[in-house]
Order: sequence, then C-alpha cells, then structure tokens
Amino acid sequence: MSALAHKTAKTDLRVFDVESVRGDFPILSRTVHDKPLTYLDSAASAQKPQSVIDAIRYQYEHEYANVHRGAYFLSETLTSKYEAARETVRQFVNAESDREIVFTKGATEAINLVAATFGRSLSSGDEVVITGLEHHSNIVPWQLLRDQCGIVLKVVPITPEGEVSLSAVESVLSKKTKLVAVAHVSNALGTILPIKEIISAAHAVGAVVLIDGCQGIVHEHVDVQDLDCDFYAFSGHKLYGPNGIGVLYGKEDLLDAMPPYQGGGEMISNVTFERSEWAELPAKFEAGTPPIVPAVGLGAAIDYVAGFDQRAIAAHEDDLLKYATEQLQALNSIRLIGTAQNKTAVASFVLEGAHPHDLATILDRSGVCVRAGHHCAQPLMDSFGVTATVRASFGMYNTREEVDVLINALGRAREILC
Ligand code: C6P
Repeated sequence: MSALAHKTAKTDLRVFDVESVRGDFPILSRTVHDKPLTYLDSAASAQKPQSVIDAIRYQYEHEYANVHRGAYFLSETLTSKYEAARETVRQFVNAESDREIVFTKGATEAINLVAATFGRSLSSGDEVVITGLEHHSNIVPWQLLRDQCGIVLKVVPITPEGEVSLSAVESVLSKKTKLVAVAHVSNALGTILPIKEIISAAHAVGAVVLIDGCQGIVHEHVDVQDLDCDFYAFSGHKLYGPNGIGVLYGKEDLLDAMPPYQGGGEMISNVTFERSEWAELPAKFEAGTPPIVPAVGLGAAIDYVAGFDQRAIAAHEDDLLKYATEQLQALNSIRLIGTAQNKTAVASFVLEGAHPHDLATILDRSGVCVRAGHHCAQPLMDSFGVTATVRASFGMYNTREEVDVLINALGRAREILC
C-alpha cells in the first residue's frame, strides 16, 4: 500500500478546517506593527504547530542525552525516538527501508552529499543535467563538481511560462548523461515539474536521478518507490518542522556503493591509525553527533501533517493560489512571474516602477510577510529579465482573508511607490 493510501485509509484523520489548523500554530495569533500577522513566506520556512514545539521542548526538559552512545536510560530513550523519527520519514515518503533515510542538516547538505560522494564516480566528459529553474543549492554543488573533475553541466531551458517540458529534458539526455538533478517544485515560481516522466526518461539512458524535493514534499504527495527516483532531498523546516534537519532518501544499492561524505564518530565500524571501516547504512552518512532533537521534531511535524488527508491540504492551497492569482491579475501594473499550468502555492510578481524590496518593506508595515529578492534562483530571474520578484507563498494555515490583506496592502503600496 502506498504511503498516501496508508494515510487516507486511516479512519482517525482530522477533518481539514483552516481555522482549527490556525489554532495549532501559536505564532499566527501575534501582531506585527500592531497589525495581525499575515505570514505569506512559508516557501522560505514554515511556521510550527504546537505539537512540534512541545515535542522539542519535551526532549530538552525530560529526555535529552546523546544518541547511539550511552548505555543508560536517557540515551536509550532518545535513541529510540531518533530512530522512530527515521521510521516516520520512511513511511511518509514510502521508502522500502529505513537504511535509505539519511538525516542531514537540510536539503542543501543532502544535495552536496550526493555531489561529493556519488559525484566521485563521475569523470571528465560525463554529463549532469539540471533545469533553468533550479535553486542555487541544486546548481552550485554541480559547478563545484565540474571544477573538480571536468563533468559537463547541461541546463534544460524553461518555457516563457516557467515550465520544464519533458521533450526539452529528453533533448539533452544522451548516453553521456550520468545524473539528472531537478526540482520537484520551483521555489521561486511554484511550477510543478513532471518528475515521474523525467525520471523514467533519465533511466532510459542509464542516468541516476536526484529530486530536490524541498518544496515538493510540502505540497505534493511523495512516494519514492512509485516515482522510482534514486535520491530525494528535502528540509524539515519547510514541512512545519524545526530547522537544522533535512533528509536524503537514496536507494540502498546506490548509498551502499557510495563512499562516506564526512569522517568522524558514528560513521565507522572500526578505526585504526592505518585504516577505517564504515558503519552500515544510514550511519555511514551521519558522521558526528546528529541533529537529534530536530529529527524528533521533524517526526512530530510529519505526524501533524499526516494527521490530515493530504489531498484536503493540497486542495486548500490550490484554492488560495487560484484566488491570489485572480486578485493579482486584477491589479494594474502587476506582472506575474511564472504562469505554469501546473503550479502550487507560490505567487511571484513584480510591480511596474517599484523595487521588490521596497514593496516588501511597505507590505511589512501592514503585517504582511513576503520574500523579495532572487529567491536563490538568480539564473531563473535572468531568464525572466528581472533581478528580483516579490513572492507570496502559502501554507496549510493561510486563508483567503489573508490574500485580501495582501491585495489591499499592495494597492496602498502602489499609491506610495508608483
Ligand atoms: N528555499 C526559499 O525561500 P535549505 O536552505 O537547505 O533548507 O533549502 C535549500 C533549498 C533547496 N531547494 C529548493 C527548491 C528550495 O526552495 C530551498 C530553500 C528557500 O525559497 C530558502 S532560499
């Protein structure tokens, strides 16, 4: 049974009701500049429900110790919780084994791990394929690898709408392609990529596929076995969990064949001054004291999200995006950046005659938090001929009323700036 089937088959799922969801997130009831907080920056980092805050606090108050090291109650208790969090992640993404779930400090580290380890099996002339909408975290590690070992970095161009077509991907694939590394969902545009088709096309030429799932894991159902991806990377803090924790899913045979990423405690089975032997998966890739409490917090965040029918969350976010898009289109002088057919939870735009940073600063005075800038996707900005956009991004706790607050604040900002 797939993870989604498993989740939706549960009879004790909470009915999705946005007002009751908001009640779970204490920060949402605060004010900013004497205005109710309107948090529209969940693509940068999501707010945390009380259950996650409680889980973190409980560990420090009652159960804190290092893991995998102490033969005493506290250490054994927290070790079981840390490993239980791994099992929670495994079920959430439907990996076959918890040996395939490596905890990292975030998606960036997960991608760098693959570049620094799997990447060592590549040689001069081998090709790594990315797309024109990638986050810097899925560009720069491959440039570093290119500079180290002479791989060729190929970039699949995007359409004027900000889409990545399967045919564009296929046209750069060849027997020389060894790795395809693509986003599941663009952080700057919200475009959902046809990753299942991309994975199958890449496999047809013998390439391995890494999915940067930082945004995808939040808004899309992810079943790594159904997708058949080789690696899937994400961060906990966008999934309503703490920061300082991320996940690299990797197929067991690939992870087994890869050399370790970092050396230190935990990742070895035996050390002499002459040589060392590596621990079993996933410990081989978790050198040093891991992000223990953040991992437990991520488990709590997944439990929270999986307590709802994910389709209800997705439908709510789709409604918000549709509503926001209509409202933005109705405003004069707004240019939407990224109008893909298949997109989720992100509205990126520029206002003619106003710098995005100025706009964001004025919106802040109305309590509205949006991100302004290049969103760590400078090449993507270049392809739209802009240096920055304003990005409103939605989470499960946002409402249509908050979209109205954004639109009204934009109207006032336009009067000041234009
Ligand atoms: N995007 C945003 O505001 P880290 O920083 O390791 O948690 O995640 C990096 C990352 C990688 N890929 C994608 C698609 C992402 O969206 C991000 C993080 C944030 O869009 C912060 S730059």
